[in-house]
Amino acid sequence: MSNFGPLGWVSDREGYRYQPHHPQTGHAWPPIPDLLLDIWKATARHPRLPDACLINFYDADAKMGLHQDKDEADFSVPVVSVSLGDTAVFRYAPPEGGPSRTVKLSSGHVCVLGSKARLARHGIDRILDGSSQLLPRGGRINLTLRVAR
Ligand code: MD6
Ligand code: FE
Repeated sequence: MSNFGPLGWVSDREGYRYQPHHPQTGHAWPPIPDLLLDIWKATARHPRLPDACLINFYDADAKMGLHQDKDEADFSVPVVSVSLGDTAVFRYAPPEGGPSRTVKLSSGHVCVLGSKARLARHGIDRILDGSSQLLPRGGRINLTLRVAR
């Protein structure tokens, strides 16, 4: 787990939060690459630019439980993610609860949670090991772009 941008998502024994520095090194996170900002501009359809990009690595056994992205200040701004490497089974359900569905997120797929889907419940059921040759040692990287503040 790492970050790009003025704010990074950090989780440690003190809890979780957005903060401008790496919790161990104290260094600022690197800037969000222009390529990712271009993807945001092409898909988010929102005038603001992201101030946070979470980088998550998944090995073949990793999962992510159902959650809502609720730690940002303004839910009228979408959250955009880019998937790279092995395909993930992404589960999503309406914000108010109800039946869930799955969709496969493959390498290069962009997922936008905005408007009525902004607070959708979502998570990763599983990673399809070996489904991509992009990362030399396998696994999946998800880059999630947000306006945190
Ligand atoms: C993942 N994604 O794809 C987990 N959140 O690994 C998320 O939690 C997520 O893909 C908000 C918007 C898009 C996402
Ligand atoms: Fe999320």
